[in-house]
Amino acid sequence: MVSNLIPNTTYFYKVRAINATAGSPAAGPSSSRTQADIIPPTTPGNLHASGLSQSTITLVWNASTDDVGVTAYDIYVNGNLSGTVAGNVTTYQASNLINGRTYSFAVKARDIAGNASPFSNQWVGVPSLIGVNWKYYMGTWTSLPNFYALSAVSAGTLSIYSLSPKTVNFNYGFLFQGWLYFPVAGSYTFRLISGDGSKLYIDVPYSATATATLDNDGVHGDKTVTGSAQNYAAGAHSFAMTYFKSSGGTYGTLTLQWMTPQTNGQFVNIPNSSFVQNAVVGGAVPSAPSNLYAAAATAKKINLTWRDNSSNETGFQVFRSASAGGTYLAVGTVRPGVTYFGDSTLDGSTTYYYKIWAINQSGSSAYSSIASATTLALPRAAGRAGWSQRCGEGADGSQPELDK
Ligand SMILES: [Ca+2]
Ligand SMILES: [Ca+2]
Repeated sequence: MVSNLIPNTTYFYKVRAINATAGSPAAGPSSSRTQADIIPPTTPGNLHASGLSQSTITLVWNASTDDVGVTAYDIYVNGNLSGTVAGNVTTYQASNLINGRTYSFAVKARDIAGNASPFSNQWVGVPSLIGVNWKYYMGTWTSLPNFYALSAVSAGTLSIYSLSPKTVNFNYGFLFQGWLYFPVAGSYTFRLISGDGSKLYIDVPYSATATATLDNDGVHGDKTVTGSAQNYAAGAHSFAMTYFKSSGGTYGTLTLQWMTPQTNGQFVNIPNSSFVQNAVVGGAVPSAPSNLYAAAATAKKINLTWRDNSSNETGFQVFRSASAGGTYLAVGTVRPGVTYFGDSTLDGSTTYYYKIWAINQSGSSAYSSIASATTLALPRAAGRAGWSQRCGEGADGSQPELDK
C-alpha cells in the first residue's frame, strides 16, 4: 500500500519483480486516482498554555487525526487568525502580547484538501511575569554607571530584587527590571534605603538619562530617600531599580519600601508577592444558553437551536457525544448572537447528544441542558428495473418524456 498521497490526484505506478541480483522487465504502467479528501480532521483537544511570560503565551494541544493527514494548524487569537504551524507541530508561541491584558485562543486543524476541523476548546490567559529580572555587573564606580553601555557578568530572574547573585562584596552593580503590582488605586509613596547609590523607576523605562522616580545615587553608607505621594492606578506598573557598591565602607544594602492605601500610614518593605502577577482573568463570563433543541433533518444532519441569554458572548461552542453521559467533543463554534447550528457529518439512524456553552475572553458559561436527536434512516438505493429514461430537456423547455 502506498500512503501519504495527495487526494484527488492520479498517480502512475510501475511494478517489477526483483531479487538480490537483478530486476525483471517492468510491467505497466498502470494508474489509479486517489479519492477526493472530503473528511476534515478531528477537533484539536485540550488546548492550554504550557508557559507564560511578560509578553508571550505558549500553547499546546492534542493532535488531530485525519483520514489522509493533518497538514497544518491555524491558531486564532481573540478570534483572528494569528499564526499557522505544520501538521506535526502541536505547540505555538503567541508573542508581542500586552502584559496584563486578557487573550483568548483557539486552534483548528487543516488537511491537504483544505478541510478544516471545528475549533478546539477556547483557552483564555493573561501574559504575566513572575518575579524580577536582574543583571549583575562588576566595575569600580563612584556613581551609578550607564548599565546599558556595559556587559552584564550574569543575569536571571528572582522572586524579588536581591543582591544575592553577587560574587564579590565591593565594586559591583545591579540593574533590576520587571513589574510592580499595585493592589488598589490610590496614593503611594516610595522610600529607597541603600549603601551605596541606587535609583528607582516606576512607569519610566530605565536609561542612564531618564528621570528617576527616586534618586539615592552617590557613595554613601545606608541612606534613606523618601519620595512624595503620588496617585497610581491599580494593576501592573513597569519597575526598574539600579544599584552599585563602591570599593569602600561596609557590605552593600538595598531596600525598597512603600506606603500604600492599605498600610495604615506606615512604610513597609515591598513584599515578593508584589512582583508576581497572578494570571487573573478579568471580566464576567456569559450567562449559559438555554432551551437547546435538537431535530433530525436528514440521515446525515441534525439541526440545533437554542436561546441566547447573554449580551457579552464572543460565540457559542457546540459539543457532541454518542451517549448522554459520554465524552463530549467540540464540533463547532458559531458567532455571537447566532442561535442555530447544523451538524452535517453524521451517520444514519444514530442518536447523538449535544450540549453548548457561551464563551468570551473571560471564559465559558455553564453548559446548557443536553438535547438529543436520532438521524433519519439512509434512503434505500434508487432505481427500478425495466425503466429507462431519456435524459435532457426538450427543445421547448418541456420535461423529458418517459419511453413508452
Ligand atoms: Ca481529510
Ligand atoms: Ca447574545
